[in-house]
Amino acid sequence: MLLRCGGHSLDLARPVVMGVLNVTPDSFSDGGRFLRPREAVAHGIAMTEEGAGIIDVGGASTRPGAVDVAPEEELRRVLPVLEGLAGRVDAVLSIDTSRPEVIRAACAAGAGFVNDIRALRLPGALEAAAESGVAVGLMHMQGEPRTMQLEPRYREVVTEIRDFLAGRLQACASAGIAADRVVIDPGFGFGKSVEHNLRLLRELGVFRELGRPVLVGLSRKSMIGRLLGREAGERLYGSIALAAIAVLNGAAIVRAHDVAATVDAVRIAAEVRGS
Ligand code: 9MG
Repeated sequence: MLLRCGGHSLDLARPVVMGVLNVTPDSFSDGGRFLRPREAVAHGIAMTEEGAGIIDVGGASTRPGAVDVAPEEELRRVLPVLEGLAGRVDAVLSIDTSRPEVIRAACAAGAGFVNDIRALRLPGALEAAAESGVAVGLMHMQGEPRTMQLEPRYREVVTEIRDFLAGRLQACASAGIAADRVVIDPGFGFGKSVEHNLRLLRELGVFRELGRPVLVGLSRKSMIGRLLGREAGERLYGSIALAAIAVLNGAAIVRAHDVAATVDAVRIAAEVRGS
């Protein structure tokens, strides 16, 4: 399946790794490491050399408990990095944002994918993404990052999230975003308990019934800490296990911090899956 990302087409016949490039002082496992544009660009180039097909640049932390940053600050963080990577890497550049003004500026600076944890629900976001012509990632989140992990509740977690994503696909279609520009994401860890996350991972195949590629982000997440008793810096092996299981269960894009290890794991999982 080809994903239309503005000027690029991304082939998802084999799973693709989306490398995480947080340009933030406070992201939960790599906050502050790539605040300077030169270091961030070098890390983006290194991740493409390790096999990332997408580089996801974020200037506002989305970890549980994160507080908002001003849009001007978000733009100040991400634009030099996108400009520094555009034309220098083959990977599709992604902007991790919910704000329409950031979507517009990031796409003008070379982004071909909008990764939105709010699934384009902020006023003006659908229109900004539609006009940009780029691909969009629609993620489910219950609540907001500041409070989402306090007491997540669902009547039926898989069905509720599937229905939410079906509604957002419909909203995209109505806004003029063609289906071949859209991927969906159940949003592991965004307003979900460990049991919710495990259930979603087991039943990931349900989301493929919506007819769009499935993106997952499991890398270094707190469920690994809860299951294994590991701090954020000790979650590589748990992350790799989850990435492989997600691909076996149908994931097309895996968002990851540790690109080289994840690329190997998803290649093996894809061979076993038979894609
Ligand atoms: C920005 N971000 C953090 N975790 C994520 C996840 O699981 N999916 C997507 N699409 N984005 C994420």
